[in-house]
Amino acid sequence: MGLDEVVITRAIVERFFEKLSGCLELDVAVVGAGPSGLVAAQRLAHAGRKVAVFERKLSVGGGMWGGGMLFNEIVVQDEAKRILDEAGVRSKPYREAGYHTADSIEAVSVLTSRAVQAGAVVFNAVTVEDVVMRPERVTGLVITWTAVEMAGLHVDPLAVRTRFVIDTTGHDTEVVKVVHRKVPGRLLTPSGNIDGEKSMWSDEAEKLTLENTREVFPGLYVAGMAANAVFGGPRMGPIFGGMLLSGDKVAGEILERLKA
Ligand code: 48F
Repeated sequence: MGLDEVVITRAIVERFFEKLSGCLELDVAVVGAGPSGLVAAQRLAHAGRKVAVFERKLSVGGGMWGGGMLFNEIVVQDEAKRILDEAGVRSKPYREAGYHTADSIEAVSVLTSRAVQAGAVVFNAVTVEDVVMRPERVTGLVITWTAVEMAGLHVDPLAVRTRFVIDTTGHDTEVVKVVHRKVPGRLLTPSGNIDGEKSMWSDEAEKLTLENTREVFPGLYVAGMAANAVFGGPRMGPIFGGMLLSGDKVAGEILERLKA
């Protein structure tokens, strides 16, 4: 069979635009393809919801690839091991009871493929730069190519409509920051503002991540490290159970809301 460059090009262009135009109206838009976003996307898509994940970088996985300080092993606690098991990520018990380790490359790649195979569509190299609001609720996302952002090009972005947004952008909690700039003092946090991440305290941080996984403005949920950054919890360091459990929890809460 002779290969034709234009057929190859047309195949890429057509298939990509089918994906994109199929995702302009979503049940849930996940911002950030780190561990919490990937787990949330998988569970929502598995339940039959229309989900897209927008990830600024070319690679998905966020901070998980590097384990801790580039040592590519992750640690999870007992409570979160079921999420690795359900996804099919192999883990090993550590000699101290209650801790398990997994290869971070396997963890990212398996969690990603589970999410995509469940039906979540991942748009990599796409940055969420703003939200759509009507007027007291987040109803969409404003997106652009990361390359446009990096080059500082003066180009208008595009928009998608969605019933719920999950900010899983990690330490920078970028979507919540955008909303906060527009309606200062009106977040559903004790202060109404972003309370900011505190210093490392793994045990407390992991518990608080789950507690802080919730709706932070109508239509906008926060999960993963972003949850602690918004609600003033400590950082947890290189333990990933809280991220997985947070992604699972936010998906469960949104599935309940979507039923209503
Ligand atoms: O930081 P990240 O892995 O988020 P997470 O799921 O997990 C945190 C852990 O990796 C680690 C930790 C636990 O030990 O604290 O840091 O909370 O992934 C966040 C992803 O969001 C992307 C970013 O590139 C990363 O892959 N991201 C950030 N801002 C945007 C974005 C944006 N505006 N638009 C699209 N993607």
